[in-house]
Amino acid sequence: MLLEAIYHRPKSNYAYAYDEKTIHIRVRTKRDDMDQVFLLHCDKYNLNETGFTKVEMKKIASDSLFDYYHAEAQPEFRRFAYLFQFISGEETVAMNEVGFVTDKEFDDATVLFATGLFEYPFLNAIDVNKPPQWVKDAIFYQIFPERFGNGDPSLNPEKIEDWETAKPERDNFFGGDLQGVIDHLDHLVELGINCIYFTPIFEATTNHKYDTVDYMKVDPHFGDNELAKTLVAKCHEKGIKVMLDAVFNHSGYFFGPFQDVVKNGEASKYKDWFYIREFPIVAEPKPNYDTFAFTGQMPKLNTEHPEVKAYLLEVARYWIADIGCDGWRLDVANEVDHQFWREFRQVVKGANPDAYILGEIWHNSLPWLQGDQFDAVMNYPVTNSILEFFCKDQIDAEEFMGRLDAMMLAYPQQVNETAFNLLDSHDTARLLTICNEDKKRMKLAATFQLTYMGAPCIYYGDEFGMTGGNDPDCRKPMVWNKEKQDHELFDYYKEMIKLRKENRALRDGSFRFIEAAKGSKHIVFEREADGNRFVVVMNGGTEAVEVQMPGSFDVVTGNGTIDGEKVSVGALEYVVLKGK
Ligand code: ARE
Repeated sequence: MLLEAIYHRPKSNYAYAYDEKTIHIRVRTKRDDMDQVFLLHCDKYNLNETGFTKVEMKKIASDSLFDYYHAEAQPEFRRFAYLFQFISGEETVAMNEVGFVTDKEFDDATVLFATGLFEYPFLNAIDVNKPPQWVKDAIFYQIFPERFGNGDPSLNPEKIEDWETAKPERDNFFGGDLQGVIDHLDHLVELGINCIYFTPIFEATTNHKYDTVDYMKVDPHFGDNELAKTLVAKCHEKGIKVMLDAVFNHSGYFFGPFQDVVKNGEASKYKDWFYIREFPIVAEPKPNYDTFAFTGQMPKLNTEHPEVKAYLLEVARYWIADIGCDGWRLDVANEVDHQFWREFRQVVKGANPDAYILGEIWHNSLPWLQGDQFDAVMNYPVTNSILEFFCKDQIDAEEFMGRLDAMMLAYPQQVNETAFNLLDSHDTARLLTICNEDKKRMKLAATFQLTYMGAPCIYYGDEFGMTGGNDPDCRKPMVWNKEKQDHELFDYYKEMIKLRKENRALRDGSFRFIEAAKGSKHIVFEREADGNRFVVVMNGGTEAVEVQMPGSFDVVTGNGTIDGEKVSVGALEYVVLKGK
């Protein structure tokens, strides 16, 4: 038994409240080291009377180095003290908060460990991270409004490019607007979408609108606030929710308060709204104030300042309470102070307890996901693993499993269930382009996304086979010309989305890898809920594979041949199977 590999930390992703009654406990051990792992728990104030309840922990995940075990409990008094017991062959070891005790005569744990137990001190309902439940059923669709549809040419910017033939550049415009989205809502309904994520729609000077001029106003090239309200109402009528982009880390250079500082320098009453290093303000060649990255057009906001905070929190409230939006995606979320996000959460959940708060963070984000800040984050670590395995053929099945399982263990389970799983976005190359335009690889990635836990997000136009390299090439105008749309791909997305929506197991069921071997390019995983069991076999390799099924199954979709309890899947094919 390798004691050095064993890890547990109280009040973390290893010990957290899943809901108002249930505590989840996880522990890590060296891979393939243990025969059994037990959680022993007891009420911390009543140890001598009741003794320990002993629960066998289930191995729920593995990576190349470690196994991860899980157990859950609903203690009557919403608290407990606990320790672990590990069994490997003849060896039995226990671990409490103080350390390890090796003792074959382990029965008298009470005496041995009464003083050094781990504790879950108390499950206070208000502290539980409770992401909105609708996100478990959500199929998101990301729209870059300048490029989705031009529904009102009277709002066009002065110079616009030809929708079908011009190339997107950093600074050119095509005339997309909110009416263009309203006009095409039936397309989203047909696809099965039930939530739109809009990149910024507020007044700004660029085509991407991340340089806000006025947070309380829809960009005049997109429409006005009334139209935004109509759009939200029309979406709601069709069962579609709406999430907006909150760019609160920085404003635009032409934001009123920043312009006041540009004009009045040190005398400006807004000078502390930003981080000005010296006066007068200079944007070129290098800004003498803090910015997003090194972008002079995006001065960093001082979100610790009470007036800035009050202003932005009113913005957060207004678009939820008065316009009816259902959530916020938070731009550059990890560069804004935690205290701001805590207050932001209070305001947003106060306006709509069901609003979804999604942080844009590309890395492990546990500090924001403990119940006081975000519901979830854009799941880029999962994105990257999916792309590297299915699209770029850079990692093997074991590594893919290890990375996904490690991410699953990195967060409380309710966060995984409502994660935002994207494969591409306005900040990356498009999925089909990442796949070298190999549609089979694209479908593998999308099939995994659409059968994995967490809410999938489709970047506009991927469903019609749009291509594009990195920003700005990934921001081409939506292909509405029927002759240029890939209808076969659209039908694929439609079918997979329908399958996910019709089967809770594929959205919100348990998840487990059955096969993901070192050096191999295929995976097999299982999802289960309400007695419905699905197994998905995905072959990212260039040769056919034959897989032994854990029972008797029928093909639901994809290409696979069943022979008894064996299923064969061709190169770059997948098959979704349902237990008989
Ligand atoms: C423009 C050009 C770029 C150029 C950049 C240079 O288009 O080609 O490189 O200027 O300054 C918005 C626009 C962009 C624009 C940018 C600056 O959409 O087109 O870029 O403003 O004017 C990090 C941040 C993350 C951020 C990405 C882009 O952590 O928050 O970088 N994403 C958001 C939005 C963007 C938006 C902004 C922020 C600014 O989604 O669209 O850009 O409001 C690693 C790192 C991540 C890093 C990621 C991507 O994985 O770990 O931290 O994200 O790569 O670079």
